[in-house]
Formats: sequence, structure tokens, C-alpha cells
Amino acid sequence: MLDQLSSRLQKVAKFLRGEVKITEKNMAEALKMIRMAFLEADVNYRVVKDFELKIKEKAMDEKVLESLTPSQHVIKIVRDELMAMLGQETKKLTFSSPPPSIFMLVGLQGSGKTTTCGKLAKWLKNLGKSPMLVSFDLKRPAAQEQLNIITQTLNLSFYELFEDQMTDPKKTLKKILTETKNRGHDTLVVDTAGRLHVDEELMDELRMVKDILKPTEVIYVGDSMTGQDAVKSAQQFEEKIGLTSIILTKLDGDARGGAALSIVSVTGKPIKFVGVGEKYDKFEVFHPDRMASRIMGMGDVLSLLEKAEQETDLKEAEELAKKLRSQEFSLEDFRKQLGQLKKMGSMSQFLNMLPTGGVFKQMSKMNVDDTRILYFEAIINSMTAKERENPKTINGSRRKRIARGCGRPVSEVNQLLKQFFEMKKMMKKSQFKRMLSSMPMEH
Ligand SMILES: Nc1nc2c(ncn2[C@@H]2O[C@H](COP(=O)(O)OP(=O)(O)O)[C@@H](O)[C@H]2O)c(=O)[nH]1
Ligand SMILES: [Mg+2]
Repeated sequence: MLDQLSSRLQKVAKFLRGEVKITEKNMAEALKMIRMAFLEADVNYRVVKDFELKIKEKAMDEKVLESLTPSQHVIKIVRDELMAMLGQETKKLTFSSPPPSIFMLVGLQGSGKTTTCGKLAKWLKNLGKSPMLVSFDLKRPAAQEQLNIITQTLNLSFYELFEDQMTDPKKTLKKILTETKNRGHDTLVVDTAGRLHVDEELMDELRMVKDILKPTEVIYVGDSMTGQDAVKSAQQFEEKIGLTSIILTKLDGDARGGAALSIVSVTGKPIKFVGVGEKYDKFEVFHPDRMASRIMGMGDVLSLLEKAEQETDLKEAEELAKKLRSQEFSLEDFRKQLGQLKKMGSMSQFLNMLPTGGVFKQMSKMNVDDTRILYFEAIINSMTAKERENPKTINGSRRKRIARGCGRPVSEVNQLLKQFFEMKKMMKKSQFKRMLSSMPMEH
């Protein structure tokens, strides 16, 4: 995700760190690098120009120039402006009081609207809400089917509309409202028609839906892979129907970042969520600060923590962190940790969230992929409790016995032990310790 932009901006940071003083000349060089990075990421040229001006103005400020670490200051300025570009602070989804809250999703065909309806409803349900889904599309009755399947998969409530109800759309829309209340739902997620391009007929239909349902939020769903096209159509939807917020989908792909970095300033509307995969749990609240740090290579320890807190037993995590700090980390703990990693999603995703460089680079080189985690678990399961506590005692014959027990080759047992010892060594290093001690796990 945004890999290229990220590595280019990290080069700028590296270049600046190598300079003792900030001068007109090296600043011009840095700005040029930034401009190229953004243009290559398909960011709107006006947004880029604006960004450049702001950085220049702030960086050439005397306080920055006279500070002890001017380059660090400039890097921070770039990060802060990047954050501003992404919307500055996290904006929460708006709810109506009294309920129901109605979320109307709009966007072009293929942008991920229907999928996102399912994701959003699932997210609402996890929040303790009782959502209902409905698909309103005058032209394509088959649209019902797709949403129906999604709601069944996710065990959500679906209000199905039949073809004859589409002959009197206004009446049907009013019925949707009364049914939401009658069935006791506090939230309604509305999927709407999409087209390949914005046309007047679609806009008329969406305006009618909006006028009658009076949604709490009209959310534009944009495919980040389409870059500036997503931005342009967002602008059209904003002009013709009016939006309250944005969800960007497919940020897991090789989107260059242009949509994410332009859409907020162009439309003036905040990004509230991002879709990061086809599955229904690949849906995240959007945090401009974390995204900016991630792009600048400062990692995203906060997102990681949030994920860990959500999905792992807090007490277990706390104990683990304590052990990691005190060096009592055994293979038994390693096994527990592998189990938690499995819960947290793919290993590569996990590693992506760690700050780059140093120890973490080493960790990603360890080549721990998801099937390997399963094998590692099987191997550890074949060890005795004593062996798990004292891995140093596992000699050649023990290794053979373990390999036979779990049906994996001895070479894999060797590899596991090697990686375990490497990991222990790594934990002694300061960077890792610092990260652990910054984890707010000991409440
Ligand atoms: N990789 C990825 N694919 C997505 C995401 N959101 C949606 N999709 C895929 O995009 C395609 C179109 O989605 P759909 O919900 O039918 O779009 P709609 O026409 O706007 O309703 C489907 O293949 C989805 O699985 C996402 O966040 N990441
Ligand atoms: Mg659809």
C-alpha cells in the first residue's frame, strides 16, 4: 500500500538527515524530490503545489533554521502537512439521535459499494448496533441478490425489495423507513445504483433517495486504484447530491496513493474508513496521523496495538510483553505468540505495520509466512514442556524425535530453533525494547 510514495519520501528524509544545515539549495532539492514523489503517486497537481508552498514556508522559518536539528524539524513538517492533506484528525461516523441513523452509500459501479455496505454493517454490529441493509436500485433488480448473499454470510438483517415495489419508488422508500423502525433497527445501510460514469438519470434517482430517506450520512465509496478518476467522480457526486464523508476501497492493492492524498482537499470531505481487502473484516477506521507516519516510514505501532488489543487476550499480551522485557521468553511463549499472530491476520500484514529499518527489517527477512506459522506450532507441540522452557537442551537426537512426532523435516526444526534464538537476541536490542516499553499494556 502506497509503497512507492513511502519509499520516495523516506529517501527525502534520509537526504535531509544527511544535511547539517537547511539551506535554500538543499531545501530546493528536497522539495523537488517531494514534488516528483507526489506526482508519481498521481496526486492532484494543485494539491502538490499547495503542499510544496506550505513546506517551503514553514521550513524556511528562522526558528527551524536555527534549531539544533533543522532536518528533523523539516521531516516533521513534511509529516504534519501530509497528515493535514489526509484530513488532519480522525473523523468519526455521525449517528442520528433519535435513531435510526441512515447511511447511504453512493459511487460508481465496481467501486466496492455493495461489499462496503456489508463491511460497514458488520462494523456497526460489532459496535453493538442493530443494522438493517437494503439495496435500492431501480434499474437492476439483480442487485438485491448480491447484497442478500452478503447479509446471509454475515448473519445480518436484510430488507428485500421486489421488482413490483420499484414501480412506485417514493412509496417504497417511505416503507423502508417505517420498516427500519418497526423491525427495531437503530441503523440502516443503503446500497444504491452505480454506473460506469456519472449521468443525470442516476443523479436524479440518488437525489430522490436522499430527499426521502434524509440520511445521516451520504458516503461516497471510491476505488483508490482508479486514482484521480475517483477524485473527479467524488467531486461530481458532491456537486450533484452532496456528500458527508468518504470511504476509500482497495487500499490493499498497488494503489499509488493519489486518491487518498487528493480527495480530502479537493472535496472538502473527510475519509472515515478504508477498505483493505475483499473480506468483510478488511475494513478500518481511517486515521490521518497514522497513515502519514506510515508513509514516512515511522511505522504504525498504534494501529498494531489496537489490532492486538482487539484480537488477543489482553492479559496474555501483557504477560508476554513483560516476559519479552525480562528475557524470560521461552518456546512456550513463542508458541502462544504465534497463535496470536494467527489471530491478527497474515504475518506480512503484521510486519508491514512495524516501523521500517533496523531490527524490523531483519524480522521481515526471517521469512515467517502464514503456513510456516502452522508448521512452527506443530513442531513446538511435539516438544516436551521441559524442552519448551529450555530450548538449549534440544540436541540432535531430540530434534530427530520432535521431527518424527510432528511429521516435519529435521531441517525445519533446526530452522525454528535458529529463528527463536535470533529473535531472543533481537529482543535484547534497544529498538525493540523501546517499542515494547511504549506499549500501553500494563494498566
Ligand atoms: N482488494 C479489494 N477488493 C475490494 C475491496 N472492496 C471491494 N472489492 C472488490 O471490488 C469488486 C467490486 O465490488 P462491489 O462491492 O460489487 O462494487 P459495486 O459495484 O460498487 O457494488 C469486488 O470484486 C470486490 O470484492 C477492497 O477493499 N479491497
Ligand atoms: Mg453493487
